[in-house]
Amino acid sequence: KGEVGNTEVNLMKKQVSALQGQLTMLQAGLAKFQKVAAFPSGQIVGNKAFVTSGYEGNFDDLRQRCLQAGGQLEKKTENAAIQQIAIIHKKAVFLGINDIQTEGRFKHLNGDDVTYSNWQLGEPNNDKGAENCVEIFVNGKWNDRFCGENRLILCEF
Ligand code: 289
Ligand code: CA
Repeated sequence: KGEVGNTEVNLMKKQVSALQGQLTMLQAGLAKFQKVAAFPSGQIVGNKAFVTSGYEGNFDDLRQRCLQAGGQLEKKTENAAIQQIAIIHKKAVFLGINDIQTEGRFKHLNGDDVTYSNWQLGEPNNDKGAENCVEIFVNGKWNDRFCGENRLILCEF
């Protein structure tokens, strides 16, 4: 019985070792896939991927398209990464932030208050009393803007 037990243990050791090899291969494959997926339209920050398809739409349109794709508008602003996408496409991007609920109190879409901000000098100014969304320019600075404007989509996965 002892010998049979040893055989089973040895078999399991071999299986674990084979699985470890497969896991290493999968990890390397995933790391490579992330780089490929991020080139040239995305940025990886830790385990988050910020990606644009190049589509431009209004805030609600972008939010719906991101959700449909299994992503979301960015939850916590990774300014440098998002700025890179604006630079690559030479276009402003809508952040996942607005002050629709209470004027002047900007929140992320999950309801969290905005703690980090990078407003352009003089912003937010709620121009014409109609600016509740936030765009980030190629220079990385933020401007509050009418949510009905069309901006570049940016999804976080
Ligand atoms: O409709 C107003 C916008 O085009 C922008 O105009 C000026 O650049 C500034 O007043 C901005 O704050 C404003 O969002
Ligand atoms: Ca403004």
